[in-house]
Amino acid sequence: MANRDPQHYARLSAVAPRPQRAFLVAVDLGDRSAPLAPEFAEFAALARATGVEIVGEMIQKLPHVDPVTLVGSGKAREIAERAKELEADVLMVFNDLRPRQRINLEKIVPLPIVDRTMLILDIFAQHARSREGQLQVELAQLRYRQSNLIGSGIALSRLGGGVGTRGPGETKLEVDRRKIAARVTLLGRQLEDVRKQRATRRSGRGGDPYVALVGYTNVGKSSLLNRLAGTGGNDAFVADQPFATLDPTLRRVYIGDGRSIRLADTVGFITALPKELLNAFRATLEELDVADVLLHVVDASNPDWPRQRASVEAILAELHLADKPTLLVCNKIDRLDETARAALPPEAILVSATANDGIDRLRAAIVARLDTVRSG
Ligand SMILES: Nc1nc2c(ncn2[C@@H]2O[C@H](COP(=O)(O)OP(=O)(O)OP(=O)(O)O)[C@@H](O)[C@H]2O)c(=O)[nH]1
Ligand SMILES: [Mg+2]
Repeated sequence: MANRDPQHYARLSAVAPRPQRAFLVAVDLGDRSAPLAPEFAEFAALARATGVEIVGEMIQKLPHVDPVTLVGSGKAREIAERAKELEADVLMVFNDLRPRQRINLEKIVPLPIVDRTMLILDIFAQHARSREGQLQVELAQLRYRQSNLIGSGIALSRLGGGVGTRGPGETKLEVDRRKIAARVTLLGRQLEDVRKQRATRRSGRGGDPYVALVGYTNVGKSSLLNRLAGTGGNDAFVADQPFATLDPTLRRVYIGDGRSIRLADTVGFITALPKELLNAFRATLEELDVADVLLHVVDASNPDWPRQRASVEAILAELHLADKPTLLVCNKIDRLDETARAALPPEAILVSATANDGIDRLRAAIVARLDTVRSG
C-alpha cells in the first residue's frame, strides 16, 4: 500500500540527492563518413538514461584530437569555466580518451570524467537482473577500470555512488589493482559455473526451431517478442530507453500451420559496443550460434537506421554470425507514410509491433525461411 504520510514524502525528498548535473563534450573531427550529429545525440540519450541532467554541452571542431588533453588546453580551460558556471558535477566526454589524456584533462577541469563506455556499463549495471548478467557487467566494469587506470584516482570516489560508480564498483575504487585482479579471476570462475548450469538446462530443451531477435538497442525487439508470443501479463520488459533488455528471454511462439518456434530476445547492440562488454557478454551472445534464423529488427522510423543496421552487422560478423539465415524486419512503420514505406529495402518485412501491423506476414516469412533452411 502507498504511504500517504506527507511527512514521509518530505523526508524522502530531503534525502533524495538531486540529479547529477552533466556537461557534455565532444571533439568533431569532421569525418564525412561518420558525421558527429547522430552519434552525439545517441551519446546524450545514453547520458540521460543514467539519470543525469544535461546542463550544457560543447563541441570542439579539430582536424585531430589533442594528444595531451583531447580538446586542447585552451579549450579545456574554457570547459572548466563553463562547467563551473553551470555547477556541473561531472564531465561526459564523447571521444575515446587515453589514460594520459584523461589525467591531464582532469587536472584542468576538476570534475570526474565519464566516457561513453562508462555510460553504457552504468546502464547495464542498472538493468542487469539475472546473476549471470550482474556478473558479466561487474567483470566488464573492472576490466575497463584496469585497462584505463581508473579507480585508483580520487575523481570517481569524490563523485560517490553516481554515474560511473554504480553497480558492483564503489568501494572498489579504493581497492588496489591486485585486489581487482583477484576479483576478476573470481568473477570469471563464478560466471563459468553459471554458464555450465545454463548449458545443462539448455540441452534439456530442444525440439522446436530456435529463432532469435537481434538489432540495435531500442528498435522494438522486446515489443515484437511480446506481440508474437501474445503473452498475457508475462511480458518482456519494454521501455523507451537504451538497453532495456539485458537478460535473454525465451518464449514459445505459434507461427501457424500447427508449428511453434522458440523465440529469444537479446540485449540490444550499439555502435562501437565496448569490447569489455562484448567479451563479457560473448557467451550469452554466442548462444545465437544455435539459432536457425535471426530476425534482424531495425527501427525504420529512425532516419539513422541504415547506420544502426551496419553497426549490428559488424557486431554479428565479429561474433561469427554473419552467415546465419537472417530476415530483415523493419519495425515502427506506423510512423511512416506510404512513400517512406515504399523506400525501404524490398526484401524487408514491414511491421509495427505496437500497432499490430504486418505480424501475420512476419509469421509467414519465418515459416518460409525455416523451410528453406531445413531443406537447404
Ligand atoms: N511507434 C512505435 N513504437 C514502438 C514500436 N515497437 C516498439 N516501440 C517502442 O519503442 C521503444 C523500445 O521498445 P523495446 O521493445 O523496449 O525495444 P528493444 O529493441 O527491446 O530495446 P532494448 O531492449 O533496449 O535493446 C518502446 O517505447 C516501445 O513502445 C512500433 O512498432 N511503433
Ligand atoms: Mg528489449
